[in-house]
Amino acid sequence: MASYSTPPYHAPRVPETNLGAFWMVATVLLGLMVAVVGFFALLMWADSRESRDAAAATPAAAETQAAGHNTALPLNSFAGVVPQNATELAAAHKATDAALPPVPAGDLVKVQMTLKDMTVEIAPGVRYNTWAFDGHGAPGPIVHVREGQTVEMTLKNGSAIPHSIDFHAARIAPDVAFKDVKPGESFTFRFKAGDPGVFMYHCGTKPVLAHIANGMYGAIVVDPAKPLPKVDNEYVLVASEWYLNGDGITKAASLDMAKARAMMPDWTTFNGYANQYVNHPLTAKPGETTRFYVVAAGPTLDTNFHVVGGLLDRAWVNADLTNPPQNGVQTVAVPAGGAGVFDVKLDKEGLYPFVSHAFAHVDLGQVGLLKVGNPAGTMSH
Ligand SMILES: [Cu+2]
Repeated sequence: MASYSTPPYHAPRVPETNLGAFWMVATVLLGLMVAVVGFFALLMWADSRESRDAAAATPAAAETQAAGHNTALPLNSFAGVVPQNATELAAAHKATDAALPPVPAGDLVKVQMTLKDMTVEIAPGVRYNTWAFDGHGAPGPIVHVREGQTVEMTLKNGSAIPHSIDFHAARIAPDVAFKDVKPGESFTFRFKAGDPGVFMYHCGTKPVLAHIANGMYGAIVVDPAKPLPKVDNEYVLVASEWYLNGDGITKAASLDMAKARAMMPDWTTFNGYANQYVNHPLTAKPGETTRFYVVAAGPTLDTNFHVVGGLLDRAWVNADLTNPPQNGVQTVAVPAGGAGVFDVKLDKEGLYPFVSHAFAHVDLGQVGLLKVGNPAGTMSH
């Protein structure tokens, strides 16, 4: 049987006569050590403070620092920051037309978009420097075709840097069709809209996070060859989030890439502008069925579509229009880069909010109203 000896450790042997002198020397040495360590700690602290101050001294240096330490916290939030006259500005804002445009006739649908850098409002009095599709700000124009039609897409780059367009509706080699188009150049490609549904399109140029966050996204609706049940109203909602490097009030904001990476939006919107359909509701008459085509553009966050006071009577989850819809559903998750189609029949007059039921989104502006009839206290426009 193996035996284990005690560990070879012994306290230092000190002759008893020298014990007092030993402790005196040890105490002095220990004191010296503490002083030296303290001194170096002080030097290191001063040094780090100096370099931080120098880095923050110029915007460019601050940016470099941010790029180097882009996950550093805290990040500044501008959520909900609006000027004092926000109520009047919101009332005066012209809401993005959410109505689904008609399908063009013929087998070939020609779509032309000219990319343009432009400053747009994303909330009352809050301006943002977008990279926009077709002078629309964000989202880009709604494309509406029928299954079997061919889309001929011409992208003209009137912007300052290369961009591209990636259609989720297309089965195509992306290195060919979705390639970067240089500033001043134009590129045309075709694809057959062979799959019915609602699809996102977006700029696919790297870093894609930045290009989508700057507003480069939109929706294409492909009607099935065998039409969906007829409805009374059809609206397209593109959900997205905005990440601001300033409040956008005195000076237009640009992208804060660190916040985009951290998924910390300042605003979330339907069709690019916070709460716009609260002030300018979408409309329906009592007893009518309204169809919502919802795309979650992200760049990163999902949308959990829900109509307060109603149910999604028909829900084509993931915008799969080749199968029957689900019925009487309360909330459907629309993933970033995905879509859904939802029919809602509302019999009673009233104001019905449509929201992302992930309620931080509502707080940040991703909410609107469907005004059914002319409920008391609302204007008739
Ligand atoms: Cu782009």
